[in-house]
Amino acid sequence: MDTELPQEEKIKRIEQIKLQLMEKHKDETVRYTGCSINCGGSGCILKVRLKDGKITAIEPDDRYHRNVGREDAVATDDELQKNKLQQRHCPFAWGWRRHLYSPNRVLYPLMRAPGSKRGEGKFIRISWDEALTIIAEKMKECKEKYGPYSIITPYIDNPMLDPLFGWFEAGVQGWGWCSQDAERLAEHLMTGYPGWTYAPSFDMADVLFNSKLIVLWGLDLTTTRIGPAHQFAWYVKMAREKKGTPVICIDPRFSDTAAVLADQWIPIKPGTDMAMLLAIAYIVIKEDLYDKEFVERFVEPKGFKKWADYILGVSDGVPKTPEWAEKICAVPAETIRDFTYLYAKSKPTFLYKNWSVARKSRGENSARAAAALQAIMGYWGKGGYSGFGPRSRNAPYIRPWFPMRIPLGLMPRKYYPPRMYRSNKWAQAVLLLDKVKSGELSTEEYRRIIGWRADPNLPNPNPKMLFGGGPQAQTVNTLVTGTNATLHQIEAMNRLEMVVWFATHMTPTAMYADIILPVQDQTFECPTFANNDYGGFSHNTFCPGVVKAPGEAKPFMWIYTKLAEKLGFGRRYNTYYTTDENWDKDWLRYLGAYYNRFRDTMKRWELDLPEWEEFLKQECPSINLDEYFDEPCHGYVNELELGLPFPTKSGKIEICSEILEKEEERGKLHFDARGLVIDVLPNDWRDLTPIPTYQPAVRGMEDPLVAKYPLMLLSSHGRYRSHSTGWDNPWLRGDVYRHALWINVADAKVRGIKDGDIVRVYSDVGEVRVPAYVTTRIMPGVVVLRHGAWIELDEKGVDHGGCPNMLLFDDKSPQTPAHATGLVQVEKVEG
Ligand SMILES: Nc1nc2c(c(=O)[nH]1)N[C@H]1C(S)=C(S)[C@@H](COP(=O)(O)OP(=O)(O)OC[C@H]3O[C@@H](n4cnc5c(=O)[nH]c(N)nc54)[C@H](O)[C@@H]3O)O[C@H]1N2
Ligand SMILES: Nc1nc2c(c(=O)[nH]1)N[C@H]1C(S)=C(S)[C@@H](COP(=O)(O)OP(=O)(O)OC[C@H]3O[C@@H](n4cnc5c(=O)[nH]c(N)nc54)[C@H](O)[C@@H]3O)O[C@H]1N2
Ligand SMILES: [Mo]
Repeated sequence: MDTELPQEEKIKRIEQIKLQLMEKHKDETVRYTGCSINCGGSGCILKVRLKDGKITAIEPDDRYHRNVGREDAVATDDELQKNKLQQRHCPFAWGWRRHLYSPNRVLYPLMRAPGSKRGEGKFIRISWDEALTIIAEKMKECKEKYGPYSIITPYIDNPMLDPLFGWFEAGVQGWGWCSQDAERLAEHLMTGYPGWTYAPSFDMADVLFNSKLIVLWGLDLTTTRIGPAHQFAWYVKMAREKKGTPVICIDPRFSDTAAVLADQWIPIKPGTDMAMLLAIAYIVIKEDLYDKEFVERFVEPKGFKKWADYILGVSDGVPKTPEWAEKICAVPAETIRDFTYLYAKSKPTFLYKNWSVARKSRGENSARAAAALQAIMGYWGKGGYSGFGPRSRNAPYIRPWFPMRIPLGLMPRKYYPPRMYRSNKWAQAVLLLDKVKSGELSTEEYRRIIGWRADPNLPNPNPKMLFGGGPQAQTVNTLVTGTNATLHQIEAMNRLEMVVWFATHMTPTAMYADIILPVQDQTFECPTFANNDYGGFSHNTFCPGVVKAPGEAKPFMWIYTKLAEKLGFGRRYNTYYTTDENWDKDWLRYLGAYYNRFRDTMKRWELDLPEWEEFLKQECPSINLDEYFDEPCHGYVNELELGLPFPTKSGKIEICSEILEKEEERGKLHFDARGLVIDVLPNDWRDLTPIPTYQPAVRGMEDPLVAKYPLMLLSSHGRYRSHSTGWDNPWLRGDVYRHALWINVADAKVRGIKDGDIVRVYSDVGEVRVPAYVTTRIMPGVVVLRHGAWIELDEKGVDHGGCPNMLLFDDKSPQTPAHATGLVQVEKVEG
């Protein structure tokens, strides 16, 4: 507004704007729903304004402190502890409307136009019956002609397909996500709890307020949400402001979090955090600063000794001193020392090493080491942080997209789809078969590269059909988000006879499909639950389906059920299904059963949740789990507080893995002490060491490949979207977000690159062209291209969208973490 205007004029203008807005929003109704997008922190409550069946606006949650501007000024300690706070959305939520009503929505079942090539984007509309018949017939043909291992899934494995393939008795899936598999492995090996269980759950508010030092290690909380509504970041801010807790950020980038939340920023070479972790452990062991009593009671002694011997240099002659670490990670020895003394005296320290640190070659080591370090300091449990999770509360989430958890379809026992490859290696599983057939590659090496995690006696797969549906009832966008060269994935698709994809929007991946099935949006169009898995602050929020879906888009579960019907086992697959006319009622009955199961669990703690029917009548049907408990929740209560053994072989925290120590275990499928399969450990763990050690990252800063590709590429998550979702929303681009390659001024200067210049970023598997963002906010030698940019390929296969996954490839590292980093070279594009 023009500041020169006289006061009365200004007031008049404001009145006018107010009236216009009131007119615009007249006669609207308000409904609440939960955001279902997978930002990990999903589940934020959205207040939705509706008029004539359309969404007119999305407003923030206002269940608590209505009309209060700054909640921290009024919230009581109890309210803070119980997270009775509004959930403030992210930019993606503000732009939701434009995403939902995007011209890019898929409205009808589509088939690739006869005579057109994959990826050309020429489709014809077909009916649902035709689409499902084509898919079912092809599945039957594949099974008959090529055997049960001929239908495969891309990145990521799909829980809806386990029972479907099960009843069909054919189909293969990959294993593993890309989020935090290294941490899931660490948790399973060290504690006996499969990653993604609730044992390490804790109350985020409680630990943040009671820790004496907060270390955000590879965590850009104000951008990359962990937990809903940036609440994690907000609590860090409050711990700092209200309790004076110091905050340290360890990140190769001067992130927004480092800028606004941290007292100290420690830049570190990516992929070398392990060296610093070991140097910290060296000081605390050497100088007796660790918690002997905790170690005595809870840590398996032989494993601890092996690790300590390695750290002190007893076993390999190399003490892991700060001076040793400095040469690797570029953090001055003096800084490591100062950090360690502060860390050791701040009891407990919340040292939160996030997943990006390990989402790279050899991430298994830093994931295990951070947890082991926190253990020997006695920082697990109350305050502090174990290094795993977190999820909040030992209560189940209401996850309607995991239908096998209750008998929506009773799980078939005869056939369970084997996990023959790590999910993001699906293209390698297809492409390398040629080399196996020609004898160039042994079956053992093939299985090592693709991360085989199945019965070793099974034959190799024989892939002919790719079924892309995705977990969480979301479709995945594998060409953009699968951490493996995009061009390899396209080549693999082209070897296959049929590619099927579920899609809400026409993503680059859907573009390569032969059949596309239009899916309803879960946040707004079909009843479901939204909740978050990452970062605590848990909610279970009912999404009632506030608007009608466009075109012929269907609920995801309807599609699987109807396909099962075509394959001859519809009602076995979905035991709630009666008739098409009753679909909505049956589905609600199922959601109700799910809710009741959750309610029963809560009853175990004598907590009385409303009945299903009552719950549905609420203005905003949502359960804030923290609100129901007076006592904060701490991790590993059974073991650390009640004295029960950890479910490991020794009953203690195991720093050394017995499986990884035994050569005879290599090549087998691995089980934990309770007989559960270790989900994220491939049969062959390659050269992963039994204790966490420093091993240079493949395609990291110490790889000889730096001679050719000298810059390490990171692909951090973006503020304005959730992965690739939202990329095509014009509200979230242009003026608000410039997709560009972060490059240090020194690296730019030697290449003659100025801010805004278009650069070629390339590796041996692909090339991307994007503008450069020349900045001192990134360390020299490191570049960042944020993940999720949609590919825009030219005729030479060069991407002009700026997708980092074009450049990623690793066939040498142990396979547990996704490899979301790599080495590249950057050049200015002339002219
Ligand atoms: N806005 C938004 N939020 C999201 C998501 C999203 O797409 N958008 N995705 C959600 C999901 S599913 C997940 S799994 C999480 C992922 O959460 P993270 O794994 O934390 O996400 P990143 O953005 O990859 O990385 C965070 C920070 O780690 C730094 N980093 C990268 N490599 C290293 C390293 O080797 N060492 C150190 N010390 N730091 C390093 C990066 O510079 C970055 O600042 O985020 C969730 N939240
Ligand atoms: N280079 C690099 N790659 C990465 C990462 C990285 O850090 N760097 N991070 C990895 C991580 S942690 C993750 S979790 C993955 C995420 O990978 P993806 O799961 O592939 O990512 P999204 O973009 O969230 O894709 C979800 C798809 O679901 C669709 N969708 C949205 N809403 C709905 C709905 O209501 N119903 C249905 N059926 N579909 C819907 C969207 O249009 C989108 O195509 O990416 C991984 N890939
Ligand atoms: Mo993730």
